[in-house]
Amino acid sequence: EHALQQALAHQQMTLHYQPQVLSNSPHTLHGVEVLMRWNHPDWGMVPPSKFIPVAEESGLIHPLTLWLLDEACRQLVAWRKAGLVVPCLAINLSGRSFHRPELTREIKDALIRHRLRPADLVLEITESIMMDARPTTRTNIDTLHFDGFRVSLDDFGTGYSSLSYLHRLPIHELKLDISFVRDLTTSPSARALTLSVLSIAQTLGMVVVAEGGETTGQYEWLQMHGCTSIQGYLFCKPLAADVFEVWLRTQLLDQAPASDAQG
Ligand code: G
Ligand code: G
Ligand code: MN
Repeated sequence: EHALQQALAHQQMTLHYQPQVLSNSPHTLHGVEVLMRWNHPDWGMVPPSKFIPVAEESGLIHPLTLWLLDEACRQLVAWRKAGLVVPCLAINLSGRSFHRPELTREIKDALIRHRLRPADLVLEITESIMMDARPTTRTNIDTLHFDGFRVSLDDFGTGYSSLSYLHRLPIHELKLDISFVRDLTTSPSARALTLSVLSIAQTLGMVVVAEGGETTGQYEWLQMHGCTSIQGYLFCKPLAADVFEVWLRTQLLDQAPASDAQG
């Protein structure tokens, strides 16, 4: 906990970016998820599975998230200034942040500092945030929606959420959990559950992003069955900003290649 506090103060935190591509046009971006990394001087890269729980328990997750938001906004503006087309960034929000009455204000302040708009972000929440009955949490979700932010439900299908929340709350997007995607080509029940999720989303007018697509078999199945977008190693791993920028320039249709700006 102390080391994490030091990390925030001494610029040891860094961000990785992973593209989400349209399944019908995999050289076009749907968005980019921002993932936090901790590069400790002695321990090396500390995985998020280790430090996110510590950050949650200690209350450091919110200051870390505000730092991430500022840095990610700065990066988005820099990429756009360089002519790169990045439609939006997906930011992971913690339940702890939703207990703060100031949450919406803090997110909007970050946007204002970088002259960005709510449409430039997608806010990823977990099923437990969606199910949280605290008035502050509910008000935050509603206010964010009212202010034009899109809300995405992360790891969908793994929590204990009640489907009734899906139509009571302003959810824009479902992120189909990696556990379904992993078993798509081998498990009839994974396929059946995925079809149900795609059908619910279509009926409710939501977008689906499949997480953890690693094989062409998974990709083709998801595309054929109407999954909007895919995020996974098949297209790109989470990458540091400079490496990700190279990926953007070489993989995407609408980016001008570095040497030939006619694009
Ligand atoms: O690549 P990956 O190992 O980054 O992420 C592991 C887990 O850590 C994911 O479930 C992801 O939601 C979580 N995580 C990564 N970055 C953040 C972040 O900035 N905020 C929160 N709350 N969780 C994050
Ligand atoms: O917040 P969320 O749980 O959605 O974070 C995405 C997580 O999924 C990160 O830990 C990221 O590194 C991981 N991930 C992204 N694509 C793949 C993939 O194709 N395979 C696997 N195993 N993990 C992935
Ligand atoms: Mn996520």
